[in-house]
Amino acid sequence: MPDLIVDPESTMSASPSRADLEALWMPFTANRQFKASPRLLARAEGMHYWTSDGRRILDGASGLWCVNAGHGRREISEAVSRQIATMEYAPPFQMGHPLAFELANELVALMPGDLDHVFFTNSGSESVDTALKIAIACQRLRGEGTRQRLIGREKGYHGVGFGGISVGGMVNNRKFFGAMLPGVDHLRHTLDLEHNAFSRGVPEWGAHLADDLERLVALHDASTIAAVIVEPVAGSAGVILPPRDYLRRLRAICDKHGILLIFDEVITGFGRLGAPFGAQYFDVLPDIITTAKGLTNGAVPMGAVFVRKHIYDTFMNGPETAIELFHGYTYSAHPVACAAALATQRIYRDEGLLTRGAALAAQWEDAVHSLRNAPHVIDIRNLGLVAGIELRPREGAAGARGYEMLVKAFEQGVLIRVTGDTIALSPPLIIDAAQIDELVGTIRALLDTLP
Ligand code: PXG
Repeated sequence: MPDLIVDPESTMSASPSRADLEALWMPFTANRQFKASPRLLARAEGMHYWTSDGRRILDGASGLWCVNAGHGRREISEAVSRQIATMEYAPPFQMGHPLAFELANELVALMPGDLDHVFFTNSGSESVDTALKIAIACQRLRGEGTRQRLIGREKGYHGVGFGGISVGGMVNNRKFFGAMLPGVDHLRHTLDLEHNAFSRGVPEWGAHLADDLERLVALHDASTIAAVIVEPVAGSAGVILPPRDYLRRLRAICDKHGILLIFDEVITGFGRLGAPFGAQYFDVLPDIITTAKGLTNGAVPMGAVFVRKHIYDTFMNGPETAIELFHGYTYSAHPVACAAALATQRIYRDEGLLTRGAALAAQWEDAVHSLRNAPHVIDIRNLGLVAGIELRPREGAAGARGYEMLVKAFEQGVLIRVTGDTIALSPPLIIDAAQIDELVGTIRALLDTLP
């Protein structure tokens, strides 16, 4: 087998020992379990990864929900290397560079409504922090300084900053980290197997769950609430869909009470649902949209926060010489990230990828719902090119089935994402019909043998 480590300076073996792996503290990983039995990726192209020992792996997860245009895109790597050679870095405070403005113009043109300004970050977590800070500051600048409370949702995932875990609703991401932000509350989540199991697309039952916001308004008073943040489709917690008209109802309640609505589209952005953004798919206009991941096809870390005109204008009222927002990152609009994002957007546009999910959605839905009668399956949820397949937890060992599926699928040459006992599928938007069948067929075969 050829040695797939391509850096000629690398000292890492293609089959590293346990000691070789010790120094790295891996994120969201069972470190000791992984290091005893590592899964190392070394190369990627199109719909596939190759492991460090040369096995080909079909990517059913777009890496981690981000490689929407597929792997190894030359246009991106060439744009990145040109930009590094030309100017590797430019300070973003009180200075600028042309690519940042070009990218901003291109991105806001993709956005619905008057989401016509964009602030650059380096990750989804930073995008969320940025959005929450903008929301609170905006309320203050409007003379509504008592509106400091933030509302998230149970099972929500908004990254791992203190802001994001505070409004987030995944218990393991919160319970270790103390009191977090004060003044946060949560809507109830929308997962309901009793009413909605095996719905195809958005469930019909449950729009009224949005009225939970009225309960929180009654409890806290609208005058204390700055913003509500939700994922249009919750990804991390296992692909949880909004019931039909739920998001529209949430929008209406926010409007009624002067609450800003933030859509966290780190996963749903850039074509995952078959429309450029979830806001378009659901035809609901939030005040702020957070993104990252697919923005650069995962090639270079970057995030972006889009705000509506009324928000930007609120900040542009003081003296012209005053900094309007005391917020930003050393790497906001990093030139290399901008180059990657521009090349990525060109691919999305030229190949129609931001709407390709719509063309594949029916086949995708049929394929994943063919697992309905497979062993252990208690729910299947799908939309665009995303699906969640929920397995019954093994007695006394929640998460064991899910983890075994991840390991076995990888052994069988398929990369899936697992959260607890729910399999999440979100392949690159370039997937073809045969690859959909291969992905789902492999899962079917594994479920048939899984204890
Ligand atoms: N918001 C949402 C909706 C996300 O899905 C983030 C924010 C944070 O992005 P960064 O770039 O800071 O990681 C995410 C990230 C999973 C999984 O289990 C999902 C994410 C990250 C890690 C794991 O599916 N999404």
